Amino acid sequence: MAEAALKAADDTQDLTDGFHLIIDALKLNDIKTIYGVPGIPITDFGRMAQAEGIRVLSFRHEQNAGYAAAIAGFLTKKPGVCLTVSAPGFLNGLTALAHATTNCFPMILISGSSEREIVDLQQGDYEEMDQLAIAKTMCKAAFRVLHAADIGIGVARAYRAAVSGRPGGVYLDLPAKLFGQVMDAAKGKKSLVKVIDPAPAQIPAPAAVKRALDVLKAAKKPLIILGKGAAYAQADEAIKTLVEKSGIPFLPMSMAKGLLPDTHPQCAGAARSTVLKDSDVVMMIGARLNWLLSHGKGKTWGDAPKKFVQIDIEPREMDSNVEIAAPVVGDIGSCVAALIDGMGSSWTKAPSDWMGAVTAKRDENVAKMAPRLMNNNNPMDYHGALGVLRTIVKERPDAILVNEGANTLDLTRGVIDMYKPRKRLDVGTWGVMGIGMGQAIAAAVETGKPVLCIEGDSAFGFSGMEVETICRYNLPVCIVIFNNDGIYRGTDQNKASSDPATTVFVKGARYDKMMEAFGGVGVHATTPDELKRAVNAAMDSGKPTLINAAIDPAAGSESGRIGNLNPQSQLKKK
Ligand code: ADP
Ligand code: TPW
Ligand code: MG
Repeated sequence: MAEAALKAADDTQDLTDGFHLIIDALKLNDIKTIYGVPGIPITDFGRMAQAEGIRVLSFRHEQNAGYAAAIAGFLTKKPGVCLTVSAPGFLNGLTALAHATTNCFPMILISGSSEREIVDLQQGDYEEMDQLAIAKTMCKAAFRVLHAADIGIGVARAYRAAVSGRPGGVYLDLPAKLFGQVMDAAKGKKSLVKVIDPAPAQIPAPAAVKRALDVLKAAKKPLIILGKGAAYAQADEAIKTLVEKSGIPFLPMSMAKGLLPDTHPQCAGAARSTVLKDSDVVMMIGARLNWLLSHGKGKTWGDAPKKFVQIDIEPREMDSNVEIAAPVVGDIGSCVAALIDGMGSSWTKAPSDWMGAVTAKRDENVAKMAPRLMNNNNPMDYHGALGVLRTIVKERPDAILVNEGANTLDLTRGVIDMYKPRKRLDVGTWGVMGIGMGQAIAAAVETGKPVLCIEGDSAFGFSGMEVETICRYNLPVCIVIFNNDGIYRGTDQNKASSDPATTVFVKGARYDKMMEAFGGVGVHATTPDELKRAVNAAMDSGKPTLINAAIDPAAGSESGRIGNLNPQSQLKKK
């Protein structure tokens, strides 16, 4: 049919097709990068997009391309785009789409799909699958485009759905036939849509702002919790002003670290349990009262009665776990600006004895930790290794830190201070292993800054093949693997058979050799000193580097800091 249309076309009539319309629609909306894996039916699309000036990064597995797109969305406030083939490629990308949705990151998963007529009659097409139906349950919105003339609208809907309101993942289904569909070029051009004001400001109601200020004013021990929604909002200056003007201690959630420096005098990061327990009013800014905050109740929060103020763009987030005394619904930039405005020039800062108590606790905890970070133990432990990495991050505050693992995650988060917004990327709301290499690649591509990954050996394994991608694009990524021979610890024993225990890996594995296989730099480090030298060299040279940091297999604890979430069998052990 496409050929017939081409033949029938008058020589003077300019034509376009699905391939070009999709590319033009993405470019019109300022999409500069696509993360994906090629194959039928999107191989030529990738080539053409590259030829038309879009940066198309080919990965070794769609899940990693998807994690790259998801974090690109977080870093840029624009949807990150992941491109996959049908059925298996689509499913590989779907985990990342669900992850993006759960974390409120804007992302569009574009997958090619098989012929509708055959799929719907279940006649066994090449990679047959009803992708749209499956995707719907795992993302914010899902669309399919059947006609070339609808591509402009389809892309616009996907874009707007991803970034407006609470951001999230969107699925866009593009059947193979669509790519070749031909139409008049002028009509095609007219059909494209540039999304105007994709994430409109959402101004909070004045009454809600006043209610929040009244609650804050009455507080004796107030606390501000900053979440990754606050980092995403890019309202950095306004948030700093609010925090400093209020004099309230703040606690950053993992990916909000650095929004204000962890060394800020009001930072309560190192006094976490104290501020959660003792505070009387808690203002959440772009953070949810989910499992990461013990649902706002129980032991973590102590007996002191609490009142919550919550700033969030999603009205349904309010009262999701506990009563919110003062919900402020709107975008964080507008809400924080309204609060600052409402505080006026005569606002009284939070009681200084409260800030003083928080500071004392913080200083005590920091002092307790200090000697552990300077240890030179052999074999190296987490603290010894993190002690040197902490200094390196301090000296290079523009570098982006990617972090995953269990002990490797919890200890890095606690030890390494962050100094600038959106510099710490990690496992997010699900605590998912495997985000590392995708995040590292997208961080390097989107920001042009050097990237330091601190990876558990298990965590790294989920996306390790992408070291080839890092070498192929010659990205300034330095991967440090905390290699303790396993998941949590490398010391587990299976007494029932000659099989190894379920949580251990090959002892003394040399992950550095993987990097060398693709032309990158590999280093085996056994002391904090060796580690320091290797990381500094990598950060200076910008060369893809993997450092295998040998960590004492006995150093970690089961499930890191969340061992309490493991269910326990009530049956007596035999
Ligand atoms: P954390 O894990 O850091 O605690 P969460 O992912 O749980 O953070 O929470 C982020 C919250 O931020 C979500 O409830 C989301 O709706 C909200 N959010 C995201 N972007 C904005 C924005 N621009 N304005 C207001 N709220 C936002
Ligand atoms: C997609 C479960 C949580 S943490 C972890 C696993 C497998 C690995 C911990 O070992 P690692 O770190 O990385 O070596 P360390 O320092 O403690 O030894 N599958 C997915 N996500 C999760 N969270 C898991 C499994 C898990
Ligand atoms: Mg490990």
